[in-house]
Amino acid sequence: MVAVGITEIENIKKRIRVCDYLVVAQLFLQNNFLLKRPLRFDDIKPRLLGHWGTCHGINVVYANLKTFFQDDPNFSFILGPGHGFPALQANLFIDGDLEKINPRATRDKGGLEYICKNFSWPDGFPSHASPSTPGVITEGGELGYALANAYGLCLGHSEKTIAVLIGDGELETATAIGSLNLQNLLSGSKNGKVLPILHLNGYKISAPSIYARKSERELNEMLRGFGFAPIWINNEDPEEFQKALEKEIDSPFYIYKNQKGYGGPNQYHHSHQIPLKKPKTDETELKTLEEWLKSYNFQELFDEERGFGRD
Ligand SMILES: Cc1ncc(C[n+]2csc(CCOP(=O)(O)OP(=O)(O)O)c2C)c(N)n1
Repeated sequence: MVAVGITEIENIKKRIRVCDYLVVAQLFLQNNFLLKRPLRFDDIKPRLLGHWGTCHGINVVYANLKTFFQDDPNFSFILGPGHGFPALQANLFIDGDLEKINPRATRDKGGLEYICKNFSWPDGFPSHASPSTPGVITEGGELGYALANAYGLCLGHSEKTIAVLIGDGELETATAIGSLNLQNLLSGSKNGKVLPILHLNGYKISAPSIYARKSERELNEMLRGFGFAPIWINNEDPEEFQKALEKEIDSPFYIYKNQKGYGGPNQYHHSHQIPLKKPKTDETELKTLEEWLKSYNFQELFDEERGFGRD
């Protein structure tokens, strides 16, 4: 919980690149996970399932919170958009949290291949966050109750701080919007602190979200009406994210504004699930996927001998 320097900012950027790469590899690849040779059609999974659009944003939030709160035992993170499971999985994998409950998820080349190949795979990992994921107690896929869970977890635990990521589509659900009232009911010295983060990426599946169509002023007024102090994070720069977290302010409500699917071949609603339709049969799409994977320069970040976390 201290101001971070240039090295930490660079490390956050690297961590996001690593996790973004791991997400794309989970979604598409059944082989050639480190791009040792040009991609071929048979490297691509036969059935492409999962959600890319929300994943980069989750990786940004996770990396920033991890750096800011470090290993504070009283800090927890709740992920609303459980459909962004590959991003959660990537983070749990590189930190070794997954390996603790699944010895095959070693933080090396073998573990990397294992998690990528087995994402959304028969008898492998699910496509959404689920209780088989370390730290997850509810099945992902039903949006709306993340915020209420965060307040529940803080109840009677003044020592706790809970950050909760809420999708802008998710905030349209009755459960989530109703839960905003909990700030008035439950903020107080006996309870912990909830840090809601709205993932304002503009879209929910194929349509713009209502909140993305509101002006900044309208959204601020709405949140102030619920008792929050809105804090905007307007770009991908970790420095801005860290500065927002450093602000000593009562009842903060962070609005992280980004482009859905940032970094991928399509943005906005075209990126919600799998942003390439037929990379298994179409040369141009296969090339696009290869370029997308290469854009993260993963080889520079992953040492095959040492794996992750062994420096
Ligand atoms: C209660 C509920 N209604 C509908 C859905 C179907 N659904 C899955 S993802 C999604 C869009 C979510 O949008 P948002 O929360 O903004 O997440 P993101 O755009 O980051 O994927 C919807 C409506 C659901 N999972 N749960």
